[in-house]
Amino acid sequence: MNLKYFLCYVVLFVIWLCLTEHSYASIFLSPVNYAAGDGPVAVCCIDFNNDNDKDLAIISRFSQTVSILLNNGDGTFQHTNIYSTEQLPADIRTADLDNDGDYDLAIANRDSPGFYVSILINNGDATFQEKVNYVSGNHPSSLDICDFDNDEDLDLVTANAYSDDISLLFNNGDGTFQNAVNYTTGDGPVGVLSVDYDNDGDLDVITTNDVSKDVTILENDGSGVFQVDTT
Ligand SMILES: [Ca+2]
Ligand SMILES: [Ca+2]
Ligand SMILES: [Ca+2]
Ligand SMILES: [Ca+2]
Repeated sequence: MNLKYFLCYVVLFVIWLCLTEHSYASIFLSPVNYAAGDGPVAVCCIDFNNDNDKDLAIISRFSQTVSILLNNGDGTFQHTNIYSTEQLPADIRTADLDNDGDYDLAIANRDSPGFYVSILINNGDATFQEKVNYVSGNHPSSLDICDFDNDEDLDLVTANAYSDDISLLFNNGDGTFQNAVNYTTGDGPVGVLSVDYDNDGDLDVITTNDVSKDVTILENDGSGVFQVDTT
């Protein structure tokens, strides 16, 4: 190999190396870990304290806690408060449940003796009031938040793995909820999704059923009353 070809190979190798390192650097930054209780299973990300950056709420099943991590404004986070949940929190969602302009928390506690959904109302500064519990079906494993009865407040739905049903909890308009209304699904519903699958302007519900290996589609009649179609 003469010197000219050798130099060409060297130049090409250096260019490839630079491009590769640049590409990796642009995709992967160094990961940063934050403590989040024992057994963190789910997280939601929204601006809890209205300072225009997104914060985190993390549920942890063994410590039975929800941890709030506030964004410092630069993508780093600081721990603020930790709140207790019921036994084995499994899913968390956030929305403005009491219509006061800040984001509140709804948590499905899978192994709680009373089969609870916990609501934590935001004080507006990412501190939360003591949880209020509502009874759902047996082993609520996931939940979703939508306005199912079109009255301009946000309602809850849980998928209850052991009672083979969903629970609908309608909002009174102030972040408190009525007793659950349950609808049968397939066997072992563990996932729930609210979506207007039939395009008629109201939100329907779909569950994924772990044991019967199928999905259940529940069609909303527009008033929050559902009809079941297991497929
Ligand atoms: Ca924030
Ligand atoms: Ca609120
Ligand atoms: Ca509603
Ligand atoms: Ca619909």
